[in-house]
Amino acid sequence: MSAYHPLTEQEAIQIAGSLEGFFPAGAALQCREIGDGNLNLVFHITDSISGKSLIMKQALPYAKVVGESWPLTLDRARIESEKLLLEGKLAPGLVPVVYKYDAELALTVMEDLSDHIIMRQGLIAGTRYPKFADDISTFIARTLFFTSDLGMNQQDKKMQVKAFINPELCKITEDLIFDDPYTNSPNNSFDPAIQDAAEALWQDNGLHFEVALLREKFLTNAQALLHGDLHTGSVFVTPASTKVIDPEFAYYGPIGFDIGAVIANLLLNFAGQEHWTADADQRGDFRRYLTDTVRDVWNLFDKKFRALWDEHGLDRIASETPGYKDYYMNRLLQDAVGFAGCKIVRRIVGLSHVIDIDRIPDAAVREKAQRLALTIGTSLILNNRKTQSIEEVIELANSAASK
Ligand code: SR1
Ligand code: MG
Repeated sequence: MSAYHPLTEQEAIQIAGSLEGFFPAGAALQCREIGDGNLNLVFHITDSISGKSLIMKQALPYAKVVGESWPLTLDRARIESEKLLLEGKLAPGLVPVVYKYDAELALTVMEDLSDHIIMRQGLIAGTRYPKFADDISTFIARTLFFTSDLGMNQQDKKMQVKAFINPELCKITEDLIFDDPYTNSPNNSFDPAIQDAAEALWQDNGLHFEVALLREKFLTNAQALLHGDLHTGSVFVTPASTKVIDPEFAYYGPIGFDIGAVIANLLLNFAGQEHWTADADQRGDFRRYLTDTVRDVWNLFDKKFRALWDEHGLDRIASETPGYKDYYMNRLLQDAVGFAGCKIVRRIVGLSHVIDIDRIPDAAVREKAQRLALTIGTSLILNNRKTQSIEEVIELANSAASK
C-alpha cells in the first residue's frame, strides 16, 4: 500500500491495525472519514472493544475546497508532522501526540481529540474557555521564541528555515489574504448584499498601502517558525484543555501573524454575535468575554515572551541594548493588529469563510455581521502602525459594534 494514493476507509483500518502496540489483539476497528476542512482527508478510527481510537490525516495532492484544478504539494504533510513534533517539545500538552508519519502516503497518525470540540463551534454555542488565553499565549510565546534568532542558535535557525520552506502553502496566504480581497479577483466570494463594501476595498489606496506593507512582512520577515493558520478552527478545546492542530501552513515568518490570527478569529465571532446571542444583554456579556480574551492573549503573550527573553535570550546586543525589547514587543503588537485586520477581511470577501458569520440564517442579520467585521478589519489594518496598546483594539471593536 506504499505508493501514494488517497486512502479508502478500509485501507485506513488496515494501516491502523498494523500500528505496533496501539490497538490490542482482536480489536474491532471501525473508520469514518470526517475531514471537513479545506485540504485533507481525516480518518477517525475506533476499536469498539477497547474504546481506543486515533486520527489519521492524509494530504490530498490538490486543494479539496476547490478541486483537482488546484494542485498542492504533499510535502505539507511532512511539514505538519515535523512542526507538530517540535511544538510537542516546546509546548508540551498543547498539541496532539504524533504516533507515526508515513512520507510515501503523506499520512500522519495522531492522538484522537474527540473529547474536545473545535473552538469555533464552541464559541458559536456560547461556551467560554477559561484556560484558553493562558494556554494559547504559552503556545505562541514558546513556539515562537525558541525558533527565533532570540531563542535558538542562529546558524541552526538558518537550517530550520530551509527545512520549513513552504512555498505553495505560503502562496495561498499571499493570494487569499494579502491580495485577492483588494481587487476584483475570481477567487473572491461574498454575499451580493455587500457588493458596495467589497468594491470599496478594491478602491481604497490607503488600505492597499498598509496591506502591501503587511504582505511584504509576510513575504520577507523570517522571524520565527509560525503555525501559519492559527484560527479557531485549528484549536481543539474543553474548558480545561487546549490543543493546537493543523500546522501545515508552517514556515518562517513574522511573529505577529500567529497572534493576529487568534485575535482575528475572536473578533470574527464577536461580529457573528449579532446572531448567536439574540438577547442584547447576553450579547454584550459574551462580547466582553471575547474582548477580555483578546486582551488576555496579548498581555499574557507579552509577559511570557519577555520572560523567556530575560531567561533564555541568546542574542547579546538584542538582550543588552536598553529600549530594544520594548521596541520589538511594540512592533509585534502592531504587526498582530495589522495581520488580524487582513485575516478578518479575507473571511468576509475572499475564498474560504467562517461559519461564525456564514451560518447566520437571517440575511439582514448576516449582512450586519459582515459589515461589522469589515469595519473592524479595515480599521485594524489602517491603524496597525499607530497602535500602542491592545486596549485600542478593544475600543475599536466596541465602538464599531455600538454603531
Ligand atoms: C485553499 S485553502 C483556504 C484556507 O484554508 C486554510 O485553513 C487557510 O486558512 C487557507 O487560507
Ligand atoms: Mg487547516
